[in-house]
Amino acid sequence: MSQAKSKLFTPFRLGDIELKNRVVMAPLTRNRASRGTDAPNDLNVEYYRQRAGAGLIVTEGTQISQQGQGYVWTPGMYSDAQIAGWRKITDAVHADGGKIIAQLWHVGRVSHVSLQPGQGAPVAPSPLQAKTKTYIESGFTEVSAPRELALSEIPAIIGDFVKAAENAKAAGFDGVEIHGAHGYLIDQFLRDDSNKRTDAYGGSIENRVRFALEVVEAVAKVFGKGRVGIRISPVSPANDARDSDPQALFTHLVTRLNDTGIAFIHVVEGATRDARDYLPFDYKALRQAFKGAYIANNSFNRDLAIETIENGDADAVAFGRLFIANPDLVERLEAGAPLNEPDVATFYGGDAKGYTDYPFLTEKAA
Ligand code: 8OZ
Repeated sequence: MSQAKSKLFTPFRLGDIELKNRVVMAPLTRNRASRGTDAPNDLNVEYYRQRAGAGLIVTEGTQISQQGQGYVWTPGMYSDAQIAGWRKITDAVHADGGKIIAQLWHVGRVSHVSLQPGQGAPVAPSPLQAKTKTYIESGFTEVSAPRELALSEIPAIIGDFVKAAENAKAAGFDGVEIHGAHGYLIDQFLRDDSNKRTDAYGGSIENRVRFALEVVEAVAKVFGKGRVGIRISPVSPANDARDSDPQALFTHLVTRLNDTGIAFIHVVEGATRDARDYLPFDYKALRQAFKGAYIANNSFNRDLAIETIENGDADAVAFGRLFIANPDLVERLEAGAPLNEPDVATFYGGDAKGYTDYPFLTEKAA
């Protein structure tokens, strides 16, 4: 019996970006940038090139400034060496027919003094330390106590997002995703547990979404709204992110995002790397409230992805761990072929082992 190709493997226009299929490689922190410069290197080029079969690659979180860095050996988007390194990656992915967008990242309070300019305190909407860990050269450690951002400092951070977007454009990216998830700076502003400000950026939901919207609007001016999206994780407890009413908060956020006309929201459904039904949340309502495209993520397998796209509950599905272990994930999913198992021990830091040495289904001729 012949079977029609699942819609998951059909092209999709994400804003102004043409995707050859609806399988997205999720942003994945791997801590393998060059030591000292945090610039992408040739090993990173090979890793992304291997995964160019994805309809869209979202890069690992890429700090927009040194202040925006929270873990050791994550790549940046603020120096000439970093731009040059990224250029090699976008060229390689494009040469193999892929599309790639950069994830722009500021960690806010999820950082450690050893990673900060002048060994200063990390910055946050409010001076509240997150109950979470980061890792530095010596290993896992508690994040440092943050200091509260002065109102006068906020425009400079938005400026760093703009500069990073300009750099991403110069490096040949097809667009950018703003990291608004997982308890990092933008998420810290969004949530009432981490944002206790009494100025225009805190208090009401209207005020708490202000920083996110200003970043989105500024970045959209650089890339064009059709090449910009934002990642959010409404109920994920990652990095101590908590809010008293996520449904109201994120419904309001996406309604306001409609005014910006950006291309997509990328939604981590449930607890990151964990239960999809961690807390009740109406993702269908969120999808309906947003006029652009909806990329769904978190613990999807082949059947759930196919069903989700067929039902119209998402326009594309992002896979993280499966893309770590399967460079040719799209080919494997389409063929219903077996998948390699990811090796957790080599996720963060290290070399080619557990990075570029996962086997392809069909070994490519050299
Ligand atoms: C795992 C380890 C370090 C950072 C995220 C950027 O959760 C991350 C991250 C994930 O979004």
